[in-house]
Amino acid sequence: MYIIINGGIDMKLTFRWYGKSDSIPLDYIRQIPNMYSVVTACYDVKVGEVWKKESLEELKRIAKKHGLTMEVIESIPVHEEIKYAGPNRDKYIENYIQNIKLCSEVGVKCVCYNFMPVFDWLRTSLHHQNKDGSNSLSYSYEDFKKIDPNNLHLPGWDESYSKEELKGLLDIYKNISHEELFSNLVYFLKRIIPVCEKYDVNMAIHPDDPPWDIFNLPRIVSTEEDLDKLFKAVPSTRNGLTFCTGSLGAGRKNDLVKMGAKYSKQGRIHFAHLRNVLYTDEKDSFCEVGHFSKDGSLDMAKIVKALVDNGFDGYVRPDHGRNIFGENGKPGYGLYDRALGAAYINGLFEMAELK
Ligand code: CS2
Ligand code: MN
Repeated sequence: MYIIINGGIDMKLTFRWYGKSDSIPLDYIRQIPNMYSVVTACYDVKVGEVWKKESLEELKRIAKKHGLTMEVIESIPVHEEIKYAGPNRDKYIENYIQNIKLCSEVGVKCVCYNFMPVFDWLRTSLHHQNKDGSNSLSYSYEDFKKIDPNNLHLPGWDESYSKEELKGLLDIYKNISHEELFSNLVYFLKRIIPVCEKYDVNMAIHPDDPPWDIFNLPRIVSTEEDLDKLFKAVPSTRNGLTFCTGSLGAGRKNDLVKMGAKYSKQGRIHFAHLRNVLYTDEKDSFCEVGHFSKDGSLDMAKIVKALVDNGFDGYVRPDHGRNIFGENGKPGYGLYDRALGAAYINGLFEMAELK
């Protein structure tokens, strides 16, 4: 039997685990130094429906058997009708509230979600060949222009649509402005945050990835200005952020050291996704690289220091990794590079937390 302890560092290290269908054994995840909790979700019901308590309990039981807690959910996906204020949005918000309660009942403390219309993260290549023989996800400004949104699906998204559904959705969003999308997010939060307060759950919105509009779809969680506006509209700190450095960091105007410091100080960062990206041209193109600062365009050491110096002690996970050591893992979610990332993150935090 394992005794679950957090290994002497204040931050809590976590690892995304796609449940029973994940090809990475939980024993391997547990062998990563300082590993504390899985980050998972129920994948057995459609987006928008109420989860089954037994499924959550089972996930928790399996994690526990392997010496891991289950304190973070990524994600409870937000139904599109909530985002575009469709006729059934109140029903879907009610379902969402049920899911928050269920999560709380099994000990979940933090729920990650996003509010990107139609598509989640977007890349133009899932197997970009790097010089060292590894491969990773990348985004090319030129290749992006060739993509037809009507034929798009990437692995790892919560939602997949038929061609007709996709067309219908893209049409609906032609009439939704940034302001409307924002007020729909506020409408949603004003209903769920009181529940989070009562049930001791933090909501952590994941930034847009990449942090700009795609295919003319509005995106509203991309910049410091966006976040300030969001926190002002719903002041409870239960309304918080997943500080995803790779997503925010793809936006070259985002100053992550400043933002990390500011939102930690405000107690808004409940979850941090730490990964590095390398800018590869003068436009928006970037490539996902190893976590190490010098491998990319983000200063991971300074970012972690800014978080810690401003009181951050929440959940952290290595985000997307490359495929290395000959692994052919799910794009972004192989074992080895995320494990290396986790070890590096431990080092940065151990040092930054030194008193
Ligand atoms: C992303 C997203 O951070 C990530 O790994 O690939 O899929 C993220 O999980 C969602 O946007 C959170 O809702
Ligand atoms: Mn992320």
